[in-house]
Amino acid sequence: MIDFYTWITPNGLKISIALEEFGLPYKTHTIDITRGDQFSAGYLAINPGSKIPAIVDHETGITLAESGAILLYLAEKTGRFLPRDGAARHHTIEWLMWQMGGFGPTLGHAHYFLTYNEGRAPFAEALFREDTIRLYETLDARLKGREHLAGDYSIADMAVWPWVSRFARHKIDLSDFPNVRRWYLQLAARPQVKRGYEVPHFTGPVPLPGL
Ligand SMILES: N[C@@H](CCC(=O)N[C@@H](CS)C(=O)NCC(=O)O)C(=O)O
Repeated sequence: MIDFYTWITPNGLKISIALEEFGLPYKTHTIDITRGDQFSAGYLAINPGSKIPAIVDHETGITLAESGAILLYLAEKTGRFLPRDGAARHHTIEWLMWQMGGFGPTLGHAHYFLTYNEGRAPFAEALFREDTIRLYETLDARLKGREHLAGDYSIADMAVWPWVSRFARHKIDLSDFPNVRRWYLQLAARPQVKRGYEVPHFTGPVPLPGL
């Protein structure tokens, strides 16, 4: 059994979607970061970094934070969604790192400036709007002629998809990025993705872009 500590944000959704995809039994613990649950002594004992997500795997005794590390751990635990060797393994890790190091942090900042604080910092808005578009151009080019980011459906797709699901918050029209749109809709139709999207609680159906 895996104890899973999470909130309704993309970094949490990566792991709920992955747990559903791997079919691993887990118990969800809601860490409401809007009311400061991440700073409670109980949670700090699990993740001193005071961020969600985190897991405790009672089968192995391993406690882990950092969504990228958790995805790699779950893939290696089960032998699924990460090729064992060869180029596809390296490319899966490459795109996982692309999400962790660039796509996620940039979109997080885009949300902060473009949506939650619109009009307060025009320079930052311009910077993150431009960086967001560049990242979408990169993603769209990668998905051109490819069904998934790296070979078969993998933890790289699971890492990137929840961030794209916030397209309205970073003011991206997915019809400008047809390969991303096609890939996004394909994953959105997966029952595991839909179930994972409702953890730790239902916030609305998976957002679907217009035509
Ligand atoms: N690099 C970390 C980032 C985790 C992260 O930023 N979590 C956010 C929610 S998406 C959080 O817990 N924020 C609470 C806070 O900053 O106090 C990961 O990928 O797990």
